[in-house]
Amino acid sequence: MVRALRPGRLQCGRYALSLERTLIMGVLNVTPDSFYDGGRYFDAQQAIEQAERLVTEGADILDIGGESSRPGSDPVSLEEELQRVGQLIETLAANLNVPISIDTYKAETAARCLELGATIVNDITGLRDAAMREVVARHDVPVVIMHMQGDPKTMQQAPIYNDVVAEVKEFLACRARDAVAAGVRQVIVDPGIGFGKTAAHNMELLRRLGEFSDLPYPVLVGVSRKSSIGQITGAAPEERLPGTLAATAIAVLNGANIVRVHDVKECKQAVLMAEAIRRA
Ligand code: HH2
Repeated sequence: MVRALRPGRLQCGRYALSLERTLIMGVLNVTPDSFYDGGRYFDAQQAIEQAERLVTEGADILDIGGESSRPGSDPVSLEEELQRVGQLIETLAANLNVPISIDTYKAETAARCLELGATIVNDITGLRDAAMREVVARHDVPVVIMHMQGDPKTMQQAPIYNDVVAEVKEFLACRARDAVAAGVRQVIVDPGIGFGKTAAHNMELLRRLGEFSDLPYPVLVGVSRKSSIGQITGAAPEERLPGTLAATAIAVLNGANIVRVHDVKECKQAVLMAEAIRRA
């Protein structure tokens, strides 16, 4: 069976995470403008308290971001990004008992955060940059390779695919091959819900997520409170928890190994139910 090729665990520095069950990646954005938690954790003390809360609620990984990638957002400088996340990552890595992931596409940011204690890189640009591949290989940490059509500034203007699942899968397989050729040993793939896709594309990716299980890599899905939930339900980001729970449960039923969520406590229950049903 192709599934048997997948690794049974992720080695994130001193942490070994078993992939026998679905892992929960809690989101913490230290930005003024993220689409849901922007501005909430810009203050260092609030960020630390939220990180502790996410871990207490059951997060297996914390994903720290210092630049919003919401549709239409502008990039921030390396200095600004590091100023937002550097000290926080150092503090969390030293004081919490879960691996810290750095959500960045900048090789310099990733390198610095790995030195400060992060042990996973989450790259929304799919490891396109050779310098980023080199950083990940040198530190021998797991990396999330995510699919995006275009860039955050323009990606939602007119996304087009003939077969969204086949094209996203092909992109991820290619990027993963390049990463492995550069010496990266632990790849996680992510279809990139909401990144250069219409709501219909996102729904098709979630419905056909099982097709990604052909790839010999764990699959991560992030749908938490995203605008495609708003497009279907009419709900604002603050009101999208029920839609998030439904979509997250379906992602798990369809084979997601890791879910990236803002609401760890609530999603944990949805994940447990979906897993139990998948195994029944
Ligand atoms: N989604 C967001 C950011 N990073 N990384 C991965 N691997 N997969 C995702 O789906 C993903 C991601 C966007 O969500 P959020 O971080 O909450 O918002 P913002 O980009 O506005 O900070």
